[in-house]
Amino acid sequence: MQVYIYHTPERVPPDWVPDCAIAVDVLRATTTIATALAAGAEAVQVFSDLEDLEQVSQAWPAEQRIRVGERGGKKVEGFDLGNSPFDCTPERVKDCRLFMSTTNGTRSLARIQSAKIVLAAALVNRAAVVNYVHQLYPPTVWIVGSGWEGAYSLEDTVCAGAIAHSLWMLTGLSVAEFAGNDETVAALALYRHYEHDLLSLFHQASHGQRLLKLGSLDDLKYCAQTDILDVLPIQTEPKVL
Ligand code: 3SL
Repeated sequence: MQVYIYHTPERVPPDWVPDCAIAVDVLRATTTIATALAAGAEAVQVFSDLEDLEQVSQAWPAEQRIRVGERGGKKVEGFDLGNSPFDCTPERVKDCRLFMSTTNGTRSLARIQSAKIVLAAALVNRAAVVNYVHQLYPPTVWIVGSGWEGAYSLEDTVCAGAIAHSLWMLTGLSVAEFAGNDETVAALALYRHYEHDLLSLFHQASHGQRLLKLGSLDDLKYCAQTDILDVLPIQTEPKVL
C-alpha cells in the first residue's frame, strides 16, 4: 500500500483515479459529516454549489431533509444549519438526509468522487477509517485535505498525518515504502510533533483563528478529539455518503 497526501483538492493529479480516496476537512465539514452519521442521519449528500443543493433537496420530503450551508465559517442565510457538529444531535438529524455545501470540504469530496472507494475522515473517526482501509489494503490511497480556497491548511495536514500515521503503524512498512509522495512524509512529521496537543495547532491555524473570532472555541475542542466515533462515512453513490 502507498499513501499519497494532497494538501488541497487543486493539487490532486487530474488524470489518475486511485483505489481509495479519503477527504479531510477536520475544521469542520468531515467532522460534522461523521457526527451526523453517528447520530443516525440517513445520509449526507454534498454539493459544491448552493443552487444545485436547493434544487436537488426540493425533491426530498421536507420533514426528512436538512439543508446545511456554510460560507466563510458562517451559516448561509435561509439554510437549516451551519456547519457545527454540535447541531447534529440525534434529535435533530436521525433518519434525515443532510444536503450540505461548505466552503472547502464538500469541494474536496466532489473532487475525489470517481475513486473506487471514497471516504470522509476527521480526527473523531480516524480509527474507524484506518481499520477499514487496512482491512481492504488497496494498493493506492489518497488523503486529500480541503485547505481554504485553494490554500494550504495546517489542520487538514495534521489530520491527514494522523490518519497516515496510524495506518502506517498497522502496515509494518518502512516510511519509504509507505509514503507515495513528500507531502506524506511531511504530514507524518507534523502529526508526530503535535500529536499530544492537536488543539494548540488548531489555535495557530488561520482557519482555527477564523472560527475562534466567530465564537467557535467549543467546535475546535470537539474537532481535536481523536477516535471518539465508530463511524465510516463511505460514498454509496456519487457525492452521497
Ligand atoms: O471549508 C469548509 O468546508 C468548512 O468546513 C469551513 S467551516 O469550518 O465550517 O468554517
